[in-house]
Amino acid sequence: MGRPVFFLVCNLALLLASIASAAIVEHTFDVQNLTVTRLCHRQVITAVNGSLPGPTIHVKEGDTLIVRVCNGSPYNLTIHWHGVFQKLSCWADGPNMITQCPIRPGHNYTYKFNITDQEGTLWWHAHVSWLRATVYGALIIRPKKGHSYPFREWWNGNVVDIEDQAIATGIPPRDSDAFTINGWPDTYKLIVEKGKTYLLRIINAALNNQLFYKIANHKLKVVAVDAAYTKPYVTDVIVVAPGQTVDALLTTDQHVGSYYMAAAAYISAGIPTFPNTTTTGIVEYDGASIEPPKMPKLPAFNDTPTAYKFSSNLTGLKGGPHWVDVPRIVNYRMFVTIGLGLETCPKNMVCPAGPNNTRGSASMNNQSFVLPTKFSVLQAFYYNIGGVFTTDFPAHPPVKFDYTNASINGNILGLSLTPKVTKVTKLKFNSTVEMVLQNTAILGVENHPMHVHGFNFHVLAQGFGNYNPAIDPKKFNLVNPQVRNTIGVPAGGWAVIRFIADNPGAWIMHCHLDVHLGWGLATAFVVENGPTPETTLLPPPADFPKC
Ligand SMILES: *[C@@H]1O[C@H](CO)[C@@H](O)[C@H](O)[C@H]1NC(C)=O
Ligand SMILES: *[C@@H]1O[C@H](CO)[C@@H](O)[C@H](O)[C@H]1NC(C)=O
Ligand SMILES: *[C@@H]1O[C@H](CO)[C@@H](O)[C@H](O)[C@H]1NC(C)=O
Ligand SMILES: *[C@@H]1O[C@H](CO)[C@@H](O)[C@H](O)[C@H]1NC(C)=O
Ligand SMILES: *[C@@H]1O[C@H](CO)[C@@H](O)[C@H](O)[C@H]1NC(C)=O
Ligand SMILES: *[C@@H]1O[C@H](CO)[C@@H](O)[C@H](O)[C@H]1NC(C)=O
Ligand SMILES: *[C@@H]1O[C@H](CO)[C@@H](O)[C@H](O)[C@H]1NC(C)=O
Ligand SMILES: *[C@@H]1O[C@H](CO)[C@@H](O)[C@H](O)[C@H]1NC(C)=O
Ligand SMILES: *[C@@H]1O[C@H](CO)[C@@H](O)[C@H](O)[C@H]1NC(C)=O
Ligand SMILES: *[C@@H]1O[C@H](CO)[C@@H](O)[C@H](O)[C@H]1NC(C)=O
Ligand SMILES: *[C@@H]1O[C@H](CO)[C@@H](O)[C@H](O)[C@H]1NC(C)=O
Ligand SMILES: [Cu+2]
Repeated sequence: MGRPVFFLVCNLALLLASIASAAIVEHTFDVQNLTVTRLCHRQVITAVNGSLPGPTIHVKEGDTLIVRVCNGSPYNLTIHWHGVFQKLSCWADGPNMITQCPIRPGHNYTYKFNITDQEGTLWWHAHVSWLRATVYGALIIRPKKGHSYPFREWWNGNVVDIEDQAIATGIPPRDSDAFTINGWPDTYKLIVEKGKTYLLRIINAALNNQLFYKIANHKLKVVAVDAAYTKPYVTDVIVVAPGQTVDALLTTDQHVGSYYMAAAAYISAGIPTFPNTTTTGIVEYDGASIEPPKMPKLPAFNDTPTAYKFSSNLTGLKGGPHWVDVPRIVNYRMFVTIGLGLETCPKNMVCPAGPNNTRGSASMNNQSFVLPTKFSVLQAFYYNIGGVFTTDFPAHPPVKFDYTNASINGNILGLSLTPKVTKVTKLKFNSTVEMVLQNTAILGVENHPMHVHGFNFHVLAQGFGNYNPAIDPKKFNLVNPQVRNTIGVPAGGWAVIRFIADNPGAWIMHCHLDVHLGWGLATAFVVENGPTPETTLLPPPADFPKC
């Protein structure tokens, strides 16, 4: 007997009400099998509306977005929307068993939320199993009608927004080893006119690899990351971790010709094999004669200093639209180790790869996160159902050790065995959380892109080695730090983030490398309601999926 086959028709009328400034933007996602041929292989993947990447969603600041997701695939599905849209509507956030039970095959669920984020580039993707590999797309927020890009007004650029062409780089087909630009290895071409400024929207949709991105002969001016403005930052290389986005201006001030844009992996862990291909697209000046495009020289795959320079040099656009000052009074301080470890092999399995019948695991403060099975964390929190999670996620490492010293590798089974638990942190509404994220060297150091749902955070400081509470707070940027939703914590180093828990609900925080998320590099916050209706989580929608 084969798998059950589901036929699903989801023909809700597409409603694009562009009334006044705030509109209701309504879309349908038909998630189905798609047979594709990439790199000479035919394979069946799961895709939204038959395209890879899936449809680009365009909204304006203040709009309401309604997306009906019809699951015609044979897999359980949920969709997550990067950004802080789900304000008071955590039910639309998406992560499997944190927010919701999955949309089962043949079922549908309508995600609905108000766009409370600023103009910028975000994206959406499946947040369950490995489906994110092919179920993702760009989510572009444009300024309100009548408003323009602030960099148009302030920096006097004549910016051409590249409609519909967010440059998503990823590895769509499973077991393919090529990165892609806009879903297709090697075929993306951007035709430009000399003397203009183009807004490039760069999304790293790869599952497990950070990327270096360059355009031959051109510098780029970064104006936003994760849909938060930055002070304009001029660079010849962009570094983007899975989950992150970068908005950058490209000024076509070079000789009329053809130039490659190229992306290749940044590998921070000392691993022997990794996808080492370079993917390219072409920037072609209008009127260029036929000539081979010029190729940029990408950094070496392990060039941590270049990655760190880019990631730590960015600052926020203090005083710009949507700027929020750094909260000065901290209510809850956390020091959280992040890294890889081992777990004892589950019963009925053999784990030949790990020492003494163990297998890969990953943890935060030595707690390796396990998803609940009966109710989501949010349902359990909202309905006060016991036995789903506990609120004793430790605010400090249970064992203190020389976190980033490679010699702790010797103590392999002493430190590395991580308990598998569902521990979360309960926060009072509007409390300010500061978290030091400290990478560990237990199974080797690595840059982990840590993504927080529900909140943007300020990145106060970053560094290498062990965080020193006596010295490092002096390095905090409390004036104009970068604002993000995903921070690549330096390999063998640390980063300090701060945010205000002003969004009630249950929010996962996790490494955006899929393999680490699957191993348990995650935790969650449950944030209580505030005192007023305007600060209280809305009730669940009627079609909220059941387990
Ligand atoms: C979708 O693809 C899966 C995996 O290849 C296959 O088992 C299933 O039968 C396909 N379903 C449909 C409706 O074609
Ligand atoms: C969505 O699912 C509901 C049941 O959950 C069903 O009544 C409805 O027909 C479905 N809609 C579509 C368009 O498939
Ligand atoms: C997806 O496809 C459905 C039906 O095939 C269509 O109604 C809908 O508009 C498409 N959605 C997007 C976002 O393009
Ligand atoms: C969106 O905004 C409208 C109007 O301000 C409000 O009535 C509604 O509750 C909001 N919805 C969500 C999901 O936040
Ligand atoms: C890329 O990796 C493959 C397999 O690990 C290896 O055979 C090849 O030499 C590598 N290529 C480069 C340019 O490093
Ligand atoms: C930028 O990064 C370099 C290298 O890490 C560092 O020396 C420099 O101080 C940084 N500049 C700013 C403004 O952060
Ligand atoms: C594995 O188990 C054996 C026997 O219990 C023990 O002698 C050995 O030290 C263990 N290996 C490690 C890496 O701890
Ligand atoms: C790492 O640990 C070893 C053994 O405890 C110690 O000798 C060494 O000094 C440590 N390295 C650093 C940089 O602290
Ligand atoms: C993690 O917890 C396990 C079980 O309590 C313990 O054996 C191990 O040493 C701990 N490791 C760290 C890094 O705290
Ligand atoms: C949140 O706290 C700030 C002070 O830290 C206060 O100004 C603000 O009114 C509070 N907001 C709510 C909704 O309670
Ligand atoms: C899909 O989700 C349902 C409901 O939560 C669950 O019972 C089932 O085990 C899931 N299936 C898979 C393949 O994970
Ligand atoms: Cu990770």
